[in-house]
Amino acid sequence: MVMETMVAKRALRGLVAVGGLAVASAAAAMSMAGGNESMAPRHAAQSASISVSGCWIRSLPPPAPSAAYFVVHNEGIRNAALTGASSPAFGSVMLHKSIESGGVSSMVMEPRIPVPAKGNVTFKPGSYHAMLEKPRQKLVVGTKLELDLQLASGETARASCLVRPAGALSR
Ligand SMILES: [Cu+2]
Repeated sequence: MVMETMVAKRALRGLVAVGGLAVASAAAAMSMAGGNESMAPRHAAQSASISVSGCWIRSLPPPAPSAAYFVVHNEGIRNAALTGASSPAFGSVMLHKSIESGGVSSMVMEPRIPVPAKGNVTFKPGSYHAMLEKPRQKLVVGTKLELDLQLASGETARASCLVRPAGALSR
């Protein structure tokens, strides 16, 4: 019984020593992967043909939602579509369109916004916008926040958005 335990212990010690090396190299690999991850947190490739320009945010004090406006350019020869958006600065980002009907303005979710080949789509007050909710930080006028647009292709297009005051109508 005692002998068995000692053999088992020795075997276990051997395993731990080997396992220790394995754990150390796995940890090194993980920390390298972690470094990459912080640069591209959403694991999606940047689109080569879709770009975003002139992004600005009309900041409103919470709980009122802020909104982002920008122009999406498709330099490619294929039609593309926006399917969503995210930002490290907000817990919730949704693609919306403001509509006016019978003098009443409201907004609807836009699950898929086409961006035609060699064409543009403009997000602006009274039309398409990215609705920004659950801010994770205080919005400071004059600073820039990152916004990632998700494409139907699985790629993303990144925008850098200038924070503007509540009364701003354009960038
Ligand atoms: Cu909205």
